[in-house]
Amino acid sequence: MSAVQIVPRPARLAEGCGRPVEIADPLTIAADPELAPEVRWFRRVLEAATGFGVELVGPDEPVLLRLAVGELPRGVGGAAPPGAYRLDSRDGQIVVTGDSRIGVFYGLQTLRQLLPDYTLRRAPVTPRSPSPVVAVDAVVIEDWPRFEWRGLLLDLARHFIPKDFVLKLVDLAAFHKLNVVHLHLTDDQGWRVAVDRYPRLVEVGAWRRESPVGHAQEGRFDGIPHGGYYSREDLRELAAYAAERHVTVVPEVDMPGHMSAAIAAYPELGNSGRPIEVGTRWGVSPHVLNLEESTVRFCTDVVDEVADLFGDRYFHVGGDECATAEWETSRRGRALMADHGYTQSRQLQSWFTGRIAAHLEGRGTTLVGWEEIAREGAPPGTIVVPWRTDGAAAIPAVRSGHDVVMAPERSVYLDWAHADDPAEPLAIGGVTSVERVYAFEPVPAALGEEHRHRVLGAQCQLWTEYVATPARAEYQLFPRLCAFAETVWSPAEPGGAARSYAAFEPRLRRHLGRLAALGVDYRPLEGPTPGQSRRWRTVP
Ligand code: TNX
Repeated sequence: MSAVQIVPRPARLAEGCGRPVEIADPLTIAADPELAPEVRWFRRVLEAATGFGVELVGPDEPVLLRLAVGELPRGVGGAAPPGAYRLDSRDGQIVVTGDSRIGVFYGLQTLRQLLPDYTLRRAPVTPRSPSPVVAVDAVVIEDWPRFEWRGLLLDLARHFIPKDFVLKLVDLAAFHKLNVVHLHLTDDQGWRVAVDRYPRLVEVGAWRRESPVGHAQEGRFDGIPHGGYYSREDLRELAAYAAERHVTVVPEVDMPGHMSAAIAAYPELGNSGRPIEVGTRWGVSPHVLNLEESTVRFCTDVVDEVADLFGDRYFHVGGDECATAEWETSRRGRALMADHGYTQSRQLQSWFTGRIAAHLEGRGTTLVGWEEIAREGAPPGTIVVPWRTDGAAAIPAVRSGHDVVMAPERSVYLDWAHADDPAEPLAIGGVTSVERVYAFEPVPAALGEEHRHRVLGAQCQLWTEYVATPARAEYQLFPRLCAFAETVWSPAEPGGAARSYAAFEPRLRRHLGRLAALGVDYRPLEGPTPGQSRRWRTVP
């Protein structure tokens, strides 16, 4: 087995081409001025944990680590999305050249994996011992991303996740070269983002009376209130933290279904006008937003405030699992159907999505939505996220001119159990092993060559109905997220052959040591350790 085991697998790796590089304390760095943010980040992660000092030197002085944005050899990156780099480590010097700041950042992430595991620790080592001389293998790596959208969805609504833990997950996503963190901020069971114009959204909507115990169908409840929300400052901090790691945050406010928390706060948004409570059960609620102009206005107000926190690139409007029965019996729903000549009530969802899309277009923001937004035709220029079963909804969406981000539940729903085994904790149902995640191919086989560029990438999802604590979140995510990262970053196997899990597994085992050093309570490949289940219940 080669000495250099990187996850996700780099496009090209050549070993034994020189002498290893010895890193002494302090580590000297020379970098282009535009790379100051990357240097600052690298210095922080390295110094925090290791006791290594980092010293910046001028371009003409002898230096151990040289960072630059520049021309890459032909064939490195090419037409790939931004993020290509070349890491040349041999004979006393490490040179990282990126296609851009992003490429240099990923080169540094790879370098972190070439260093001993203890250098990955997040907490300082006390007392500081003099750092040993560390050798980095002689290696030349040329690497670039396969897809431009390499995502992780965090459901912050079903269970509130403390901000610091969200930041840790952003770090872990970036460590695995993911570049999108999709925040599912609102749902029936909780509204997690403070909106100045509508204070009751968090005053009322962020709290539920109780939560299910056991499986949702059992109908048992714990009687314990649950809730929490992020202030605008929290989310600004999160956005800046993500940007520093070249991660785009895609906020989601799910509409017009999955809106019970908002309707509980403002009953006039609902169809009955009667108060309802913030959801306490998992599953699909019959209560959805009404279609009044004032409600469309509410939605665009909320979108504006939330989008302002994160920048204007993408806004996810959810759109999944929207029950339409309430519209069928409402005066406004019936009038809209008559006016537009609709024959199906679900065409009203297209009408609604069209209104929000027009608003977002005015801001220069791209609307993203779950596959349901495309059932009756999605507005042009919007991104569709297929999620049911194997993602078959991608085919009609792409053929009608949409870009897609693949999120098929059978492959990349990391809330599903790791194994069909009684040792596994209670989960939503469904099993997705690490092997199955590894075998995931983002481009559906049924898609013709001319349509493949429409697949922007994929994302894995952590829904949190059954995930109440950070330790449990880490258990669900890892090491499956490592396998997922390889499906969106690493080149497809030659000739379209399936990825070989047998070849991945030794590399993954080596990588588990890094996860441990990073303080990740991952699931061992053999199953949970005897003490692990105690930590799943610990609420910080
Ligand atoms: C379906 S995926 C949902 C979520 C649930 C998830 C549980 C999607 C767009 N909707 O609301 O949390 O299944 O696996």
